Amino acid sequence: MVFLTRMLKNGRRVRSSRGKFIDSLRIYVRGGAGGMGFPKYGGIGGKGGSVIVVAKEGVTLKSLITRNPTKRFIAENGGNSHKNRILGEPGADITIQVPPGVTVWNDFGQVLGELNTDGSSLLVANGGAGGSPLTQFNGQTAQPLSVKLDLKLIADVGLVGFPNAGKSTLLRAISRANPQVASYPFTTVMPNIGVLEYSDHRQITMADLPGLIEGAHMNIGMGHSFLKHVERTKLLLLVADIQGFQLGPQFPNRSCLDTVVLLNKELELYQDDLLDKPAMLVINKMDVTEAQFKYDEVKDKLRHLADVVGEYPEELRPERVLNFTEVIAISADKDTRGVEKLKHRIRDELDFHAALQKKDLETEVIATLRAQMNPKGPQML
Ligand SMILES: Nc1nc2c(ncn2[C@@H]2O[C@H](COP(=O)(O)OP(=O)(O)OP(=O)(O)O)[C@@H](O)[C@H]2O)c(=O)[nH]1
Ligand SMILES: [Mg+2]
Repeated sequence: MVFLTRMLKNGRRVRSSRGKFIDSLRIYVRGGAGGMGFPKYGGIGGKGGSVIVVAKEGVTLKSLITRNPTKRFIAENGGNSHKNRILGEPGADITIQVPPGVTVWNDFGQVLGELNTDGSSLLVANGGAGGSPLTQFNGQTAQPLSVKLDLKLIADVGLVGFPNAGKSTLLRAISRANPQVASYPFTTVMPNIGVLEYSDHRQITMADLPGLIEGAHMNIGMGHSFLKHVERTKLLLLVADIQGFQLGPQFPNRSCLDTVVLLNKELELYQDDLLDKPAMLVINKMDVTEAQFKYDEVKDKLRHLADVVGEYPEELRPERVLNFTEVIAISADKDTRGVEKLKHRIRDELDFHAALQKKDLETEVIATLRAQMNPKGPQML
């Protein structure tokens, strides 16, 4: 009985921790009304307070609604003008703290602004003007407004892979993050961010995402809407299980190479220009039996993906292939040296790309430079 209760409790805890992440939220905002003027003395009412959205590290959209379950944010009204205070007191502003990475949209699908850095702010609803001779001393009311807060995580590296490939295991091994790991697909249902720390205190952030499968663009599995979180990453880190993947007996068995091609296809279907991002490929679970044999068989193909995709049927075939700068075979679970090596490669790759970007080169020029650096295709480790 105790065991059962514990299991139920645990189950509940897992569910509640899964519900922690919210990446989109609609809220209602209204500036305060302006205070009344005072006709007898020509007094002017105070301006209504405004509603301001401010980005703050450490805040989440979930904590925002926990603190404000009504999701209504109404600023204070301006004070009326009266004989002891001819100029009415302005109403206090109200600030809404959101995590950096939030874009604010109005109901017409227009972007009101982006809050990408800690401390950046955006006025979303202005308070009404105080009553004055121009308005017959009536304070102006402010219109209520509904706005959408859409969060796209800001991480340097985004982990992309089929379910069960070992993305969360890798994040655990490479950072201090502690994401859930389990031997069934779709363990990760919400993105997690881990921080890679280097001996010189440099920090690189890595986002672990839910597994992506073929047909995700048609909402199969977890769908692919969470790919919005890789839009802002600087580097895509694809993770593929050397054993491939099979969702269940009624689903096709996909080899490691298939999964890479299919991930490429899903990324393309989500947003074609994700393929222009620098990308590295991790082949994981190299500790399992026959892994080396399988890897030897497939590594040339992974190197020349463009030549291989032609063999795939049209519905699975990407039009353009990812340009992997490196293909690294590791065991995220067991090979600490391999993971450490990967950690340094990630840093080198980010630095290389940042240096190129400083030169303000076009994406195609960067790709050409890359190709010249690696005429034989990606380096294999
Ligand atoms: N043998 C072996 N098993 C691994 C390795 N890496 C991960 N695993 C196992 O593979 C299973 C899936 O690992 P996860 O890290 O949860 O995989 P994931 O890619 O995050 O999966 P989703 O969250 O479902 O997308 C777990 O049972 C891990 O222990 C590895 O290098 N070798
Ligand atoms: Mg996971």
